[in-house]
Amino acid sequence: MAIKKKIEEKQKGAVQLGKYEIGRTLLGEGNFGKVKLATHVDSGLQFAVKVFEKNKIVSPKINEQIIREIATLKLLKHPNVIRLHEVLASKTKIYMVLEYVPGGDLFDRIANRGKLSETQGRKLFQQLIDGVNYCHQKGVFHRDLKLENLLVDAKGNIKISDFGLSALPQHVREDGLLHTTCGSPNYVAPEIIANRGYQGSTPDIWSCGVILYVILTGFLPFDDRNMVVLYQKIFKGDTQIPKWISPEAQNLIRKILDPNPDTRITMVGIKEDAWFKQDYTPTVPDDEEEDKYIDDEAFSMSEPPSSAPKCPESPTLINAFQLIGMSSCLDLSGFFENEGVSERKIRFTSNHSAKDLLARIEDTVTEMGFRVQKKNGKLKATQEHRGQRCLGSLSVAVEVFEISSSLYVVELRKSYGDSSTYRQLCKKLSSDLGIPQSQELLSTELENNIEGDMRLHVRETEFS
Ligand code: PIT
Repeated sequence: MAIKKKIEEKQKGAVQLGKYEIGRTLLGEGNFGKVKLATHVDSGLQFAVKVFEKNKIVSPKINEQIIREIATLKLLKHPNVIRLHEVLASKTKIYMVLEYVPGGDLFDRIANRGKLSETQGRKLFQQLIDGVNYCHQKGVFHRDLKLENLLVDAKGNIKISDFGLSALPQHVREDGLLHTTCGSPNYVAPEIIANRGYQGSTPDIWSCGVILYVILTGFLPFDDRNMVVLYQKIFKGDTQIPKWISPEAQNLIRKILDPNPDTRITMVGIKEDAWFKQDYTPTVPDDEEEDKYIDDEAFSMSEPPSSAPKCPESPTLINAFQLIGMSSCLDLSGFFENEGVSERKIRFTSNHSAKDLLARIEDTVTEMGFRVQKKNGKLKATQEHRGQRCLGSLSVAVEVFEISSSLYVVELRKSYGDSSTYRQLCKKLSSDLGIPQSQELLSTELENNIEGDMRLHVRETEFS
């Protein structure tokens, strides 16, 4: 495009993408892409365009994740699920043209206007269940349901968005269960924390229960600045349901927030629930329409830049947490430039006992040439040259927390030293401790970031 034309467009504030005029940003840099408002030039209709920059797709697995999101959205045609209109691609970018939902998301709505009445809340919850149940019937599990991913249209109807972490039936392992850890900490189900494999539907049902709780009360059922404490609360289903909501709604919330996935209420059970059934008109899916053309060429991945280290083995799904864990095989220098507490602290869960974990950690760090000091069940590993702090030296504190008798959280915290050696150590430890490739290393990004509205957890920024 001629430079003059580009300048003119910039001045007018309009960038053209095929038949679309691209406008303001609706969502900043999220899971590897921005979402922009777009107007179809001929029809004047508005759309939301999610833009992925190909040069930011440094791993084939991320490419796979984008393909999965598109394949998933292509399957779904329901009034309560955001619609994928078409997919476009240029040499450098992939564009997902999505339905435009003008009312923002439910997080902002509740943060700005407070909780909803039971009648309003029930209407949204019924739509949420209709949408999620439809996805499950199509074999799609969302796995990151939260207020931020529920858009509200002009008529006040819900549209479920962001299927970037969703799973399809082919992700089920030989044991018939899904194993990938994902989702947002406050909404994550106990069986995901336990990391022993789970039925696709139960974690989504749990997240719907967390959403219902927030809609009706204005605050989260499980919250704590400390992620270990938060996980303990979730694991035990340790929450108070306010007495001022109706006994029928309390009863349904309790049945959904059952920490045991085997006894937790199912979709069928929710649909039969007395509170749920009031004023309920099921939404009818609009599945019949013809498929739009989806440009498969969009995924001809260019080679990653030669400076980007090769990633030998990556987890099935990648999210912001996993990126930290994979830092030694992805070029994440930008993320670590202004290193804060959140980059220095990493956690992961294990089913090994605390004693066993500490013994294995000691073996690994000793083998790597660290000096080990132990005190009060904590371990400090230091690597110095002739007992002096210098370039390349590193000091790491390790602590193991018990969540339950068979679930432990290992926390690694860098006291000082070289970031790349620290990342190497984290990687070696997670592999020596037998942490599955699919498990996230948990960043404390969120817990260091709580300010503003105290009733709701801050929006997850995913490194935007
Ligand atoms: C809208 C309006 C809006 C945000 C969005 C869409 C975002 C949608 C979206 C969809 C995805 C995803 C991330 C964001 O991965 O304010 O119409 O599939």
